Amino acid sequence: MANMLNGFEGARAATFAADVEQAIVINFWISIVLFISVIGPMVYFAWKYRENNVKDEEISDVTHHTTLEIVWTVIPTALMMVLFWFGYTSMSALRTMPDADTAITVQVEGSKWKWRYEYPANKDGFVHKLGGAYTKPIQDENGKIIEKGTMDKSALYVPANTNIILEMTAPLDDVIHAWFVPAFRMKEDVVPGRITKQWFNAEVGEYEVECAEYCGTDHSYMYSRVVVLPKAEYDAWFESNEDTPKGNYLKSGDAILQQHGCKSCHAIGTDKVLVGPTLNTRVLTKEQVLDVINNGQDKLGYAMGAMPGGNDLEAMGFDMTTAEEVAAYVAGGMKGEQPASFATCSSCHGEDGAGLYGTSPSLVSYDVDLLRNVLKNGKEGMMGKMPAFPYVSEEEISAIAEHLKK
Ligand code: HEC
Ligand code: HEC
Ligand SMILES: [Cu+2]
Repeated sequence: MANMLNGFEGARAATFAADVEQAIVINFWISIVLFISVIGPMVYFAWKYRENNVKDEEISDVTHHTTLEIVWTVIPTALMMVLFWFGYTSMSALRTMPDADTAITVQVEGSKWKWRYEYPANKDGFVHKLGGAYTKPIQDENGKIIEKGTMDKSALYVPANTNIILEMTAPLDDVIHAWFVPAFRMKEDVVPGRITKQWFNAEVGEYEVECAEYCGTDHSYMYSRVVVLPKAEYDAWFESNEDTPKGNYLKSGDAILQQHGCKSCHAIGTDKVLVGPTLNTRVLTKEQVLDVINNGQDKLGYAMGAMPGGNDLEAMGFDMTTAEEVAAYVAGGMKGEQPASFATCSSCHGEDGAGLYGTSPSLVSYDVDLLRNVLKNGKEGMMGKMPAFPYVSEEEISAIAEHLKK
């Protein structure tokens, strides 16, 4: 939350999302090229032919230059055609509704300031009606969020890899809203007294919905979510007359990593290093460990506090001449013979490096404590900057840790 593009980083969760994104990227780069090729020469000529740099007798009356005119007509036209093509194809994918017989059609109503969803009747003739307002976060007097807001009440449940058609409207006495799912790269206006349509076909996961049309006081709290369930789970719920699907659908660690965009920076299951480290088994590089040994570290917020470095570590009896050896040992996943001087490290990180009851970090695994501290405080280190994710819940952290253990 708190971020209008939440879900934009990682997930391209709808079938057309990659196309839309490609159109945006192409649009961006062509705009840059056109901008530079117009503004660049303009600034250059303005400077070159400034008043006190040109004598009157040098001024000639140029009427035209055929080659130049052809070049500056043909090239921009071609670029514009490219832009048009990618815009047109991705837009027509969004605007061509799938066959209504095989799709599921859900009615969506946006009003100040909530979303409601109404399904077709199931076998028993029961009609699921879902939705409601977002529960706002609670802040203390300093504006610090002490309880996060939830969208628990407002969710649109749909099956995965199935065409979903939304028929959307707003009450006659309301205003215009827009149903926006960043992870789908998709947005559609919701207009009083008129039906607008939108469709999508998405992967399993949970995705944030936001109102993208300024609609008054609580516009920025007009949140909802789309929960895409495996088909069988969706069907079971739909035919039941239960309000919401039971069980911990989607709470798989993998889905959570996907949902929060972790996977755009961290590879899992391969050794490829993206922006941050892979989240397979914990691998600190030798340089990282040496850096911490030499300079200490105080950024993760463990109960034990700061890790002493350099002289402070020496004062605890650590032999600094063995720093390289110890760093190599830790970086190698603590395999093989343990250097004697690791004893100093053990006093805080434990004999096996797994941390002492959560009061100091594990050097060997992504356990719940490490995840919690990194997500809460973020971590800026030698690899780069890991943003803080204060909203990831305790339940989600456990699911991630469980998933990473495998
Ligand atoms: C006095 C207790 C103490 C001792 C001794 C100690 N550490 Fe630490 N270590 C910590 C704490 C606490 C942290 C977490 C620091 C933070 O909040 O950033 C830490 C962090 C680290 C980190 C960074 C972990 C991360 O995820 O960023 C590494 C690597 C590390 N220690 C290695 C060692 C090694 C190797 C030794 C022995 C040379 C050692 N530590 C000795 C308490 C200690
Ligand atoms: C914008 C990119 C980015 C995103 C998104 C991101 N991370 Fe990170 N993450 C990083 C970087 C960079 C580091 C390395 C920081 C450093 O230099 O120590 C890191 C470090 C970490 C670490 C500590 C690794 C270690 O060995 O010290 C964990 C755990 C982690 N990320 C988990 C997550 C999870 C879970 C998510 C999703 C909720 C996530 N990250 C999202 C960039 C990202
Ligand atoms: Cu709105």
